[in-house]
Amino acid sequence: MGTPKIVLTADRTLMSPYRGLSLATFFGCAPAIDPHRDKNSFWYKILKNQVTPKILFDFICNYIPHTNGVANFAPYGLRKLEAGLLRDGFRRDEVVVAHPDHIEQFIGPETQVVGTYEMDPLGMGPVTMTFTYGRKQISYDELYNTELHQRIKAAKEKTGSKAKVISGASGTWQYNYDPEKIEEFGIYAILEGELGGIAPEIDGHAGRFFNYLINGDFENMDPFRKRSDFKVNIKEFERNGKKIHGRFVNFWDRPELEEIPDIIEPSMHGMVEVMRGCGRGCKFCDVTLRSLRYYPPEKVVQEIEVNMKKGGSTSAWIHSDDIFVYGMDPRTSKGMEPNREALEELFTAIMSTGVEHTNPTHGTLAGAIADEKLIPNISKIIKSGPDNMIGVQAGFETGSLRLIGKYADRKLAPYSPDEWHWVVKEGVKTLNKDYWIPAFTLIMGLDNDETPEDSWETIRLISELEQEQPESMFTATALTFVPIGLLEKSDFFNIGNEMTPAQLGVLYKTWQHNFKYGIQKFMTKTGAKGPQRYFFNAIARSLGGVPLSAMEKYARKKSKEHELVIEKVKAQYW
Ligand code: B12
Ligand code: SF4
Repeated sequence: MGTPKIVLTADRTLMSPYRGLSLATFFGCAPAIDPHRDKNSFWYKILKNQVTPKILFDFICNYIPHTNGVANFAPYGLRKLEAGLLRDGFRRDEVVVAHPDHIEQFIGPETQVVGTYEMDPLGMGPVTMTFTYGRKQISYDELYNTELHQRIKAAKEKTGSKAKVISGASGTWQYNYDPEKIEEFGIYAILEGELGGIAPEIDGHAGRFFNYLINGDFENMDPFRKRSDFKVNIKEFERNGKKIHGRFVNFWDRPELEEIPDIIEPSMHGMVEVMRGCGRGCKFCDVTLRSLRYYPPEKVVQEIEVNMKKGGSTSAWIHSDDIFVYGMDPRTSKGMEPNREALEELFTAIMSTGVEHTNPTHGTLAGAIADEKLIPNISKIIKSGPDNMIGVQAGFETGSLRLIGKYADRKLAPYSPDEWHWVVKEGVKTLNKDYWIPAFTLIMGLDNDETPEDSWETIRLISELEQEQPESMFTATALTFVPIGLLEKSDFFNIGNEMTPAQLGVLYKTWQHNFKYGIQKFMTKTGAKGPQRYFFNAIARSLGGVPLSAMEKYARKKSKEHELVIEKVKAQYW
């Protein structure tokens, strides 16, 4: 039997259950290699260039299982693509979703396309840029994406395969910043959106896109094509006096629900979509560029059943960019009032599948408190409780009323920017009361427009939460600003060189919160049950102090002002 026509895959960091520890899913953003480490240093003697020890990373980032090299689980977007190809006429034996550690098995002379799902291929996402000091170190995301491409390239060379390698999904914009990788990896084309970084939705045209690829239509396609078609853009970059070319295929579409196929094989983490887009319009976010559509509960149930029957899932991650927008008609809900009935119906349908646990991936604080019956009612349906905590990611972004009003005013609707501190405090109280734990993300250096006073407002707000609500449960992760969404023309915030003393204070305060406060108060109660939970907490307890000491050391080296900020955070805001 020959090799399949189309091979789809993703690197190890996106093909791991992370031993069931939901916060560990971001571990790929951790630094792997420090190419500049001083050879005489203590750490070089112990770890050479490794930053997060590889043995630890590989243990936590365990591979998903496979069946004869075929991945048993895959990122949801890749599952959508697979389903689209099968709907559009490709046969099952022509399309495979390969396990990254068995990729060679599927690449041969008959292979026409190898498609890779890439969320952070060069380690330039916000979390990664924070942990690698703005890519001064190499992250595991980049390391394993590089390894995957090298293996694909070697397999092609070995078998004489002429397969075209195509990179897809939300992280492909990163190749614009490091185009040398396009040649190094041997990438034939990169699928890119026309509006900001977020990937184009290919659901309605999966077959057409792959047929164009196979037939060589992207070799010299009319750049003035009709609006609804794909556009080929051969970009020229100059690096170190050398010209580099990359084939970018631009596309934008808003498929109707009927054009979005249901997944037919299990997704990672039992994740299924319930909506596309968000509608709140934060300027620093590109998800909001996808227009709003809601899946009817039956479609959601259909996909959860695939995960349960074929993947043995007992829980469902409900992907929503803001769950509290589900079912809302933005034309009539000017204040973004949640549609409680629609949400109750949705979660009742989800629980009717028999899953033991479900949690929405993202939700806004304003949405959570806009209707006082909302969280209590959903919680009853999904049976949240001390043994069934509901983790949800929420944007805290900043404590600065000026910045939140300027960049994310609709995130607060129906409230106004001057009520932001109240919204945050009330939001935490409301969620915690029903055993929901928000995992907050903050943006450092937002649009390079953050003043020291803005940063202090953030530090004060976190500290007030700790003081006023001493039993509150939340995590806070400060991320550096990355120019995506409506701010894609802005510059990256360079944490390595541009961090002000007050911004260091924000970083310090968030780590202090997570590792000194969070672990003691609630982290042992969340995540997967069983011994791994205790193992992970033990690691977090022992390693948690490392970044705090590193920041203190950094402050001592940097300036007296930096040092004073840390002292002030410790003395006044802890
Ligand atoms: C689930 C998720 C995760 C999970 C992934 C779990 C998994 N293994 O699948 C976890 C928590 C691990 C994660 C981590 C990260 N994530 Co994430 N994640 C998402 C989220 C919420 C949903 C992704 C999804 O399934 N979307 C729905 C599907 C249908 O859309 P899609 O993936 O784009 O797929 C479509 C197309 O892209 C296309 N397609 C998909 N694959 C392929 C392949 C080929 C070859 C082709 C041609 C087309 C194609 O077809 C699909 C159907 O149209 C998105 C937000 C969002 N709304 O997308 C953020 C998002 C993708 N993540 C993001 C980022 C930055 C990260 C991190 C770097 C952390 C961070 N915030 O800094 C890490 C990187 C992880 C890594 N190892 O690379 C950003 C990307 C922003 C950008 N433009 O770069 C997003 C958009 C969130 C945001 N607004 O910040 N993430
Ligand atoms: S609420 Fe979240 S998903 Fe929606 S636009 Fe703002 S940042 Fe993006």
